Amino acid sequence: MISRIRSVALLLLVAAAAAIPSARAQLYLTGNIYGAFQDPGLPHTTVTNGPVVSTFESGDPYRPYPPYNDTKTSITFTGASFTDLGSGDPLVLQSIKFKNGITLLGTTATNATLDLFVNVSNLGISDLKVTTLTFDIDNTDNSGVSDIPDLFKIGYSPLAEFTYGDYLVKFTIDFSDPAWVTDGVGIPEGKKGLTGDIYVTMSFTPIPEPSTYAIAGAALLGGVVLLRRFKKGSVAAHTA
Ligand SMILES: [Ca+2]
Ligand SMILES: [Ca+2]
Repeated sequence: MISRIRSVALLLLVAAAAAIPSARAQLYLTGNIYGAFQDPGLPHTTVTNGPVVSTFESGDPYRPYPPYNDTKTSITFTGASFTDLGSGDPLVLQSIKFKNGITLLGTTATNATLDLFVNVSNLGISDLKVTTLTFDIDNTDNSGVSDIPDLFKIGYSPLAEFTYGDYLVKFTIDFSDPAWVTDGVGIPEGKKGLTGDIYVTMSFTPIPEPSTYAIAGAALLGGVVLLRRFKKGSVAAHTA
């Protein structure tokens, strides 16, 4: 009888220990990330959003004499897919590409906004907004001087988080050249500029499920109570 109680007690303690690690099974993410520019509804401004490549173009090209300039200011974002991404593994996005168009003063947007979305196909998550990227463009006046570079600067809104099963999934974003988000980068008139790599990272934090810990707690308590009874019983057996 005593050994049976001891067995049940130990079984309950093992159950308590086993209940906790089961909440921390591995999680890997597969899917894709894409961007969609918001259309500001401005003249001389065109937004083209594709499943992978999205482009924002703005400005009326300055065309004083042949060969005519036809450059517009543009921003091109290219999405990416990912497979079996683990917690903390960076998803590397290609550069965001900029073009500083030589445009008539006052015809070019001073900012652009791009919503960044993720599909996590293996979790059944679609079109989850990760953050909103903002692009500030200063369009400095070139009058009297042929080239005064325009300054392009990137900002982003607080990044999303979501819960999936036992996990809290949080996003972070980093730039290989942080100048794009700190001071901005000047691009000469008529030239292109690249941000360098952009890293989007998803980190998974296990969440203790109340039910899991209730089971663990109940089993632990049961085990301790039975062990105490067993000890009392064994002492009584010696003094009888
Ligand atoms: Ca310009
Ligand atoms: Ca300029």
